[in-house]
Amino acid sequence: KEINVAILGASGAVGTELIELLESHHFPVANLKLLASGRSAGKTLLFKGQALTIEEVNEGSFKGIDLVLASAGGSISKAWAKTIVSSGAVMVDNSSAFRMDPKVPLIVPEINPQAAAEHQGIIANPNCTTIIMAVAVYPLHKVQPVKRMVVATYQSASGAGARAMEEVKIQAQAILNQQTPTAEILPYPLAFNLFPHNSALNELGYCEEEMKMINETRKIFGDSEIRISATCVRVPVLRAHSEAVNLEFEQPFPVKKAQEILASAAGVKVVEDWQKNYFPMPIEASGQDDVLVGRIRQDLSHPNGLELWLCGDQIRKGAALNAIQIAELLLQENLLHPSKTVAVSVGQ
Ligand code: 2RA
Repeated sequence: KEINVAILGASGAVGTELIELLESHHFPVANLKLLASGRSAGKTLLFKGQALTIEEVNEGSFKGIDLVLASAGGSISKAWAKTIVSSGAVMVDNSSAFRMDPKVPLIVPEINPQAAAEHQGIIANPNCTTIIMAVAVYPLHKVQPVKRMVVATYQSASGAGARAMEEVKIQAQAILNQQTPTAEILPYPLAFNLFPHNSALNELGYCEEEMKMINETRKIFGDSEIRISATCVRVPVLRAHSEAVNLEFEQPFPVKKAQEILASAAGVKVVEDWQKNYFPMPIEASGQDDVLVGRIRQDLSHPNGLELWLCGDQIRKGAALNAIQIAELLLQENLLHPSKTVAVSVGQ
């Protein structure tokens, strides 16, 4: 049965990837509506060879729509959630607006697909750094629960949007031309530089990006006890995030066992050639569905510790692909309707 789909935030880096994935996954789309707020309305994008015009989102935009894929930022998702759900559509939201709402499942299909059945009209897509890390860590966690994890991220410019990807190239050009790079979209010059993620800091000195990794991982794993610390950094890479992950278990976790588990884990590809010192790189993760994992090795500082190095495409598995996989899950489980009549209380 084909369904009517709307993409809210169609012109962004994730929005355009959603369109490409709907096509390449042969998602059963009867009609596709492209929506955006303000400045993007009027642009046209191709879907199945047909030019579709982006419309300005309004009260009537969601009439007759079955599925809304939202990736226009938290304030837009919050502003339109009630209209979307009361129009009878299900919203897969890529923003952080509802991720920690107890009424909203936070889904990585390889990890907690069953949680999708509880939705009341909204399903949240986790933050890219969380998805990329969780896909690689969960297969190990299932075999032996992770007691503590410490993550350092090396995040691509794409996480700050398509315009940030353009800006870092312009900054690099300036430097190569012996000029001073400017930063309008990015908070600071990123070319030949890096800086701690510039999301808001809390009173403990952690930024929102780091707190997302801590809180979202616990919700996805269904484990409020797991101890997590994170340091998130923006690096001069275009569209794939990299992460150094240290895991501590109750007992030693043999490296060979970890390698075998990850070699057969869904959504993961082990990339390790120890003789050539060849391991995951963001330029090779870009455009791929799988999270690349390598440098799987014993933590020399702790008998029950394990070290991983991973790279994943921030726009794809980090956002658009995971959202499409959630949509495919909803279709196959016949969940494209709220699990109970929604008093539209979600997200208040
Ligand atoms: C970032 N994860 O990379 C955030 C938003 N996509 O900045």
